[in-house]
Amino acid sequence: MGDSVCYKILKEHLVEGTLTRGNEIGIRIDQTLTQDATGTLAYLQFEAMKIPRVKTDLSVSYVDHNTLQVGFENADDHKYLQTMNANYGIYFSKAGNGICHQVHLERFGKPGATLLGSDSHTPTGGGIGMIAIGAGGLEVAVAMGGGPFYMTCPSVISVNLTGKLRPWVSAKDVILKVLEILTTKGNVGCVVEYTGKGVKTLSVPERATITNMGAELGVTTSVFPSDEITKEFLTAQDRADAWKEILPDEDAEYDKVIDLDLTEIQPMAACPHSPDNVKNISELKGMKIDQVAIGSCTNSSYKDLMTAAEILKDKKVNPDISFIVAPGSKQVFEMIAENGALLELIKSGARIMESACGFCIGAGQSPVSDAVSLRTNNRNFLGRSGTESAGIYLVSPETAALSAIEGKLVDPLDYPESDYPVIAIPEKFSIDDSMILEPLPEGKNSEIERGPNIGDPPFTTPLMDEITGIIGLKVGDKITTDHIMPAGQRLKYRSNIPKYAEFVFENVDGNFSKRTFENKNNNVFTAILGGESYGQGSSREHAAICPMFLGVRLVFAKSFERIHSSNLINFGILPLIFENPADYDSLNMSDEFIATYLRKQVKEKETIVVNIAGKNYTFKLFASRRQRKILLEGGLLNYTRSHI
Ligand code: MIC
Ligand code: SF4
Repeated sequence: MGDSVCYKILKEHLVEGTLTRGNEIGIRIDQTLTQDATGTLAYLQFEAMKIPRVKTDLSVSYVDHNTLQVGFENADDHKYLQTMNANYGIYFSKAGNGICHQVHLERFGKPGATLLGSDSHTPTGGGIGMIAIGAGGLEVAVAMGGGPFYMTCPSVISVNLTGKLRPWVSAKDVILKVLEILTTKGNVGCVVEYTGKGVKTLSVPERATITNMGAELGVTTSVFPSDEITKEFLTAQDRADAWKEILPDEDAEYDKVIDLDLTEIQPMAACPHSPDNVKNISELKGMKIDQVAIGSCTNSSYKDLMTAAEILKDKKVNPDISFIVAPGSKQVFEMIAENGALLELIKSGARIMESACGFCIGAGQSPVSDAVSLRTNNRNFLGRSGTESAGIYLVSPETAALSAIEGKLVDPLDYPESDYPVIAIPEKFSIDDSMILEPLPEGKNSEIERGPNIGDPPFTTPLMDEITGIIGLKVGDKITTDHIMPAGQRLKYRSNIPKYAEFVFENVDGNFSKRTFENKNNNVFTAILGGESYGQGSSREHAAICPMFLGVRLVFAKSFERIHSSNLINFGILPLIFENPADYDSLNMSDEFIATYLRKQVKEKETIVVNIAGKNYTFKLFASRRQRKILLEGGLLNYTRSHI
């Protein structure tokens, strides 16, 4: 049997283990990326490893999440990143240069290379044939130090594309369809690979929309082949030398094949409050809307914004709507400014935002109470927009722009095909990397600036042999890291763990943080009780670090998502899966637990027994052999230090 694109790249990067599905493997990482909201901790932890300079081919640090700089905190973070990066061989993309995934695709991504990013949407790079994976900041720090990245050798799901998208139907609708089929649960340990004749009908930005939002499936990553279309894109970015062809073998082996006829895809929307709660627009049309936002790393490319601008040309946005547009990068921004499309958007009534994450992460533009907001981003978790009572619908730029004019959700298929603006990929993108600062040459150093917002890297201790405590919270299925560690207004505390920890589970149980921390000070530790797919969504390791700081030591759940479970282990928290899922029902908040001989159990036993409310319960520890050692040492930082 031949190889898929995924296995071709993995084979070239394998440094530990064998490529047997389900095994843990270690791969060499060529490139890393971080963003400001996860970057400060990643770099503080990198400094703590005492490695003088990154060992990757390329490491880039982006400032895109929190660019508002309300108060000194963000600005301090950015200054620390800039000065730290200069000293350690890391490129620094300044605030305003754009969203990490969009800029990385444009300026640095390389077919066939591996990319590890401290952001769950790093798989955007799969759009040009990279194996691009999201992970916690500490794992990215280890990769920057030259350490392998460990992952489950994946099962590969082939999405076999045939046909061609009809006018008004777009890449966003394709990934929404895939989410409808595969859902956000149960795909841990898989990679989605796009194959078939339909692939060549999709441009790189369209492919990148699909791999970007593939993150919502909970898969390790998604990947497209690198073909002539990829070459054209890279050539237009003046990077033709980065191209190489990577196609699957004719007889490539896939674990599952999903056939998708692009011609059949309908305009779709992900309804509140999950990206897989997908409906056809035809079922929803007519719904009154309050806000429309176009942008984010999913849909803010030149093509996306040009499409919106063409639709809005000589039209006005409905007076009841707040209409927001955020270009994905300085490149996109410059190009739409140069060709007049920006003027069309402004004239239509758009509020133009900086090239940054902004509304997507609730950093501004929170909708009005009870709003219906149409957005082109990738996540619509409850409260993420900053407005608890709002319902967020995730749609394509086409649906968003047309609906903004009408003030209600419309079906693009009701418009004449001949009106559809066909936007070609430019032969040459506008290139100006002046907002990307090069690091200092090797051997040269300058001062690293640490303002008062820059704390110390988090400190953990080796696993205790006996832990007593209580179940501090019982939650349901699909708890996201946005539930655990809210972003939005709280983002500015990302570099200050004691402060940020005050907001753990803020929107689920406002008293959780205070009571958990008080308990810890009385030696009463905390376990969280969760349902299916605990820890969906973002890669933010704060969703592990801050609970750890408060005294959380165990999480009991029916299942875990990949990035979050690794983050838990990396900060010394045990992810424990019920052997008998029905046990979840018999346990409650405030039940007392005692875990004994824990070190011996973690070292030697397949399953872990914990006594809860006077009865023994059995769990599977969701950790590899290597991760068990990490747990015993109290986390990845301790483990890495002792293994350097
Ligand atoms: C997100 O989309 O949730 C984020 C913000 O980009 C996160 C990272 C973070 O929380 O800092 C992600 O996707 O990993
Ligand atoms: Fe930024 Fe939103 Fe993309 Fe996350 S999903 S990287 S917050 S634009």
